[in-house]
Amino acid sequence: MKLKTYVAKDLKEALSQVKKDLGPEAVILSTHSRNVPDNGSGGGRRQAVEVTAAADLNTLVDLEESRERTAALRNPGPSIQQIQEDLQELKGLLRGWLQQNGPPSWLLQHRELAILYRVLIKSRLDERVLLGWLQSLQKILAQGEHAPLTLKKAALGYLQDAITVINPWQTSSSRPHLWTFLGPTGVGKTTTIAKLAVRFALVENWRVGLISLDNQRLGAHDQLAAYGRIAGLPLLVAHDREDLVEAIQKLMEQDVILIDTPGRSPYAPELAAELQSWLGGLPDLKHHLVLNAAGQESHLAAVIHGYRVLPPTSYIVAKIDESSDFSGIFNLACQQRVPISYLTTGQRVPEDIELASREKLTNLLLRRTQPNNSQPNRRAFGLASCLRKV
Ligand SMILES: Nc1nc2c(ncn2[C@@H]2O[C@H](COP(=O)(O)OP(=O)(O)OP(=O)(O)O)[C@@H](O)[C@H]2O)c(=O)[nH]1
Ligand SMILES: [Mg+2]
Repeated sequence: MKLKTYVAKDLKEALSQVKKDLGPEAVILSTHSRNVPDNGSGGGRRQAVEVTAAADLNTLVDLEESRERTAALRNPGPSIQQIQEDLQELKGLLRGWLQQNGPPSWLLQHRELAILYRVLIKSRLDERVLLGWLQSLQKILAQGEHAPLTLKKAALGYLQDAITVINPWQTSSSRPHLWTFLGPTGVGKTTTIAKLAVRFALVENWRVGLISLDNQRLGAHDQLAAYGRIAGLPLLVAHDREDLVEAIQKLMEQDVILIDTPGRSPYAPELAAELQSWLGGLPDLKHHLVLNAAGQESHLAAVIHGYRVLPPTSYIVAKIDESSDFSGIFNLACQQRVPISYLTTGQRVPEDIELASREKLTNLLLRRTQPNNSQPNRRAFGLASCLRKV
């Protein structure tokens, strides 16, 4: 219990001081009228009220904590970056705990699933997907006995369903197909266009037109022009939006028009305005955002965020040959619900590109090699080898 005395000009003011200081639960023990020196009037005296009040110590502690919280809120709070770092640390702790403590006991009864679990937990798969996967398995297992193969199929099926794929050729029947290729510098946009253009023209026999918006660097469109010449394809260079509209008009007889764009940093403040001014609101354009398979999840998220003014029809995942950790792409494609169309697998034109499939994407996720691994080939976690052990 804590006792305190307050002097104020009247009872109302005294009670308000008590409430502010000791909280609404405070008990008034006594009130007195007092004659006190009037400091403001040069030696005179004035009437005042003296109130003695008591409060429970626990209440006072609560009150103090609540004041501290309010003060903390008034001061600038932790930065977004700090919150993200804390969240990452928590995720790391949770993942570490799961890794140390192994699969839940009900999963251990099914050896093949326990192996899959160990691969998934190391794959940095998004927690929500992992949790959903475990729940779906629990449901399957609760239904009764299953042959190992059926279980394996169901287990992989959940992962495959978490991600979507698309064949962009089938996204619309109107001609010409108008595809733009967007993404950061050097991610593989121009090479991907060259691969697709040569394949469409020489293998599928489609009429292909090329437009390069890549007018920023000297000779930027030379690379594409060279492939265009080899395959006998028209290439037009557009310096601004007006040029682009004109170029599209000129190529209207084609089956597909592939539009190359200059690489831009996702962190550039002017990016959204620039994309909008080049391509925003142009009808029938299907945007394909090219993402580097080897990119960190946080960087890939920044790219997706930076390019969000032009909602993508698909992600093209480039350079999968240079990546051993596919979790960033997998997690983001699941979260964003944007389908993956193509995977690029090397520098060769036109060989190194393929349509994405759910099986391939799940395989890429599960093949992740161990970090700090001095003998990557021996210890590589191929899905096939993992399942062979079952
Ligand atoms: N390993 C590997 N390299 C690739 C792949 N695709 C493209 N590259 C290489 O990546 C480099 C950059 O490719 P570009 O196609 O010029 O990239 P870009 O996105 O057009 O680059 P900017 O126009 O500068 O933004 C080149 O050396 C390509 O050969 C791939 O799938 N795997
Ligand atoms: Mg380029």
